[in-house]
Amino acid sequence: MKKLLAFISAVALAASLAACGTSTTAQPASDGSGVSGTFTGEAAGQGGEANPVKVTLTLENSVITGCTAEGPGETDGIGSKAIDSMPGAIAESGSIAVDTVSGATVTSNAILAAAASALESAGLNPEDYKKEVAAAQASAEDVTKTADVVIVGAGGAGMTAAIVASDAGKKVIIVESQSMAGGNSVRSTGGMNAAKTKFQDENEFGESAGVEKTLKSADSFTGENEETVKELAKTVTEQWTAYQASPEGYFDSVELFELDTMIGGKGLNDPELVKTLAGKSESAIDWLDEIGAELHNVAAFGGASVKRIHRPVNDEGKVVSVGAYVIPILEKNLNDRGIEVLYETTANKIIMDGGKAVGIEATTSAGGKVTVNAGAVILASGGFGANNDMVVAQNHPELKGYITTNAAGILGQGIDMGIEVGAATVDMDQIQLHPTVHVADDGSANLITEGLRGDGAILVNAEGLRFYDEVSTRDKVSDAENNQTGGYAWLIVDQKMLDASAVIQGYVSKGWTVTGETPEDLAKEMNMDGAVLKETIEKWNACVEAKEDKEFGRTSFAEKLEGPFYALTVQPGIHHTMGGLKINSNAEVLKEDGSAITGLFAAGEITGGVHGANRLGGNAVADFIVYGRIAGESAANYLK
Ligand code: MEZ
Repeated sequence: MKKLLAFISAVALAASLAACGTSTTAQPASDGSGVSGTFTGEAAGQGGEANPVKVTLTLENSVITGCTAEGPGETDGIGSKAIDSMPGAIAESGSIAVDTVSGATVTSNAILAAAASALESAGLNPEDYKKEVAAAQASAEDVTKTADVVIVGAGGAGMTAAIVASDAGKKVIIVESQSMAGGNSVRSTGGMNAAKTKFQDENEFGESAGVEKTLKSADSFTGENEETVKELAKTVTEQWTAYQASPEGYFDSVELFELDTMIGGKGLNDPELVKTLAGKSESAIDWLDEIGAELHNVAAFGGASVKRIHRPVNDEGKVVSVGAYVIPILEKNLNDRGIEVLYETTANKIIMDGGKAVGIEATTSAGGKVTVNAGAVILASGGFGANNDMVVAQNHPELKGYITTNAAGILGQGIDMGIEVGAATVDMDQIQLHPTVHVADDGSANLITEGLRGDGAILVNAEGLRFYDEVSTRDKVSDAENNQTGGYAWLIVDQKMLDASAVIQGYVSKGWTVTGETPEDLAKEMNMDGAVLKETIEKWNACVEAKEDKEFGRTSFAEKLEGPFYALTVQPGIHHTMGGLKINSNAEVLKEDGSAITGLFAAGEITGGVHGANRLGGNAVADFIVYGRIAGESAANYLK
């Protein structure tokens, strides 16, 4: 995987190239006869071998004096950070042993491999260019700063809260443990759930079976918050009857969104938090529009009765990943407002004074102490999905060493900080497995968006058979998958789906898929019986035609699958931690007795109660935008 072909991109080699093949050094030749020119190397990053990272080095007398990189296949908002920052560090230091960008390891390593390749193509020995470079970024000095609002975490919730608080006239400082913004949010592929939006109305309604199925589930629902579920179902039944009598626009309602979220969460959710999530989802879509993020494409996702997930599309109209799209826009909005973000600065303590949160203490990666004194504190540092010890400690020994889709910094530090000042926690043992995580050849665990299933993909087991309703909730699909041979499945899409989605094209160009013109060709690549796979695809296409899946009860069909086909292996991985700090619908952090901790707010995956026992796809982005806005507003109002 590492290094691909290297080539000389331009410019003449100096006379010394006659020495090609002998070892040279990074020292300028004293007689000036070292290598000069520009040299390009390539290496596979996130874009795979089809779309490699290219690094061009400028050498003067065998010394690196310039460096540029291109990575069209790297993930926006993650790998692109390494493409933006590492060439400058290489050019400045003359070394290819510069720091990699945490969270963007694959791209960072590709840049270093491509730079080494460029040196080799110049006839130089990369080993001679690996002098250590002092870690520059974070300060080792102790500093004290002052703000109206200090926010812990520059993920989706933290940045949203910062923008809103800043627009309310407050001075905001964010501390972020990683070297870049985005947290788990930038990894979010699918989209954002919202009900009754202008974008839904642009779709033709064809999801009657989904609504009927949900109302039936509500009928037989028992357990926590049963009364709320029945009440919501009663309201939705009335709305549904009225819509059927006079259909206008696309059918959805705030209550149906609540009902889906409560049923998906097995009733463990806090109904008030769910009501706020659903009720403020439409205005959140409009707010995103106002700050430059349009989520125009609406699709069906697991556990949603109707098309409700809102996704961005690129200039060619192809669906792109929501996190990679929204996070850079939030960052731009921070920059436009001059909001300060202290990167590589890990918060470890909330400063309390007379029962009020009045700031935080943090440590920089260089060991300096940072104190931010503030009028209010917002915790938005995410959950704990990347902290396997913490996951296992929530009574989940079976998840020891499990793969995760989480960013490296999602370690649960903010939850511990809240607990230290008296915050209550809720549902900490509710850990979500996402059923479609692809383990690549390099061992990385990669989220394969649920959107593929919503758009028509099927899952088959190692024997080539469908085994479950692919668009059911994640807990159920993950369980079903764990019960198949080898605990994995194949996800199958077709050419039309590939043509419509830049996301799927990315999976193909990364080399994660196998392909075949016919089911039999595909089956050969998947190492299974061609006749069985052919029958499975034919049976599925008959379900699509009849809009009925008698065997597994799937209610969203999209279009028939037709060759050429593409397939990739998937398995369950830790994706979301539903539990966290207890909040109310003003995003105030609560104590065990239900009273609020004065001046302390929280939003996003650090909180518990919104998603209950199982989060629906598209509800994480809804959560961080809706509650990020509320936290920003509440903190600003508190300081009035
Ligand atoms: O909300 C999510 O986690 C989500 C939509 C993920 C995905 O499958 O794309």
